[in-house]
Amino acid sequence: SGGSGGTEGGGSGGDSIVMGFSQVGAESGWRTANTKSVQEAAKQAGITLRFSDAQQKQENQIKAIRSYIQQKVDVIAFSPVVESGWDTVLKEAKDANIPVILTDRAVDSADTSLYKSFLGSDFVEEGKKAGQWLVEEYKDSSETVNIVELQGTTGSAPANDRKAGFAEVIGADQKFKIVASQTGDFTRAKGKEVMDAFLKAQPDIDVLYAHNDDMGLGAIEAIEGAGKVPGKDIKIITVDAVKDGMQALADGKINYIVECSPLLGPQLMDLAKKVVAGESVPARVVTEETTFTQEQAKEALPSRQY
Ligand code: GYE
Repeated sequence: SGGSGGTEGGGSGGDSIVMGFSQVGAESGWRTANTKSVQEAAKQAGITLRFSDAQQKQENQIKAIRSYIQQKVDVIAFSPVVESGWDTVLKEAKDANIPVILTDRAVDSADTSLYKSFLGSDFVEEGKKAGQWLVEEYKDSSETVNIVELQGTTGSAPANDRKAGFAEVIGADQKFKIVASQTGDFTRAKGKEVMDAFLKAQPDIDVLYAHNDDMGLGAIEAIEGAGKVPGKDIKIITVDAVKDGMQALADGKINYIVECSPLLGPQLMDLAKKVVAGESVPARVVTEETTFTQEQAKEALPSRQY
């Protein structure tokens, strides 16, 4: 009920844990891999999963969470599309004694007792890694470096933090100039559309920093369409390291990828079991991640899981 349109999977026993999971959407390759990881891990752990896809809309997530509260699930997990505006619904879950685990993205609620744990990446760190590569790449040049930025979904933790981390690192050198920065909603289609507009408005783009692979892949189409060579005429840095991104990196069309792992399912199920059993869990669980150059992508591709 509640219009969440979920699929039921996993365990079926009367005493198995029931988890309500509200997913952001299906906007990117990362998200698809994340959904698969959560569904498979639930099955493996014998947890009954009620899953709903919010299509990148906060109101849909709030509806889904309210419906999980009504259904009296044992635990609610969700990946908040944006950071703000969750206090009321989280308070409702708390009042109903249903523990909440934040997955992948953070909320900005001042009251951290509204959730038990936050499992996911350090997005500021990812932005910093992207900036560090750029600083190194241009260390021998004193000319201006014109950068365009494709931001993730407006108001989302990864968009806010990847922007901030990157800006902090490149801000130490005046030669780096962000000449345009706009959201591409983490999708390929929007990445292409916004990059098309950037190319028309900006005569001299040296670097594209895209907050995820999908937007970078859309932008590559726009760059090629404009008769330029991605990876050469315009250097490209992205975040995620999904297969299509890694392939483009290995092919020389992307120059550097900062990894962000979507495989959060198994850790989420472990946390859920502990929380439901009343055990204490760490307030923050940070995912381990690396970075890839073009050479490293060639090596890593064959064994890539997503
Ligand atoms: O980087 C992007 C996805 O929240 C970390 O969301 C996630 C981001 C990921 O759409 O591809």
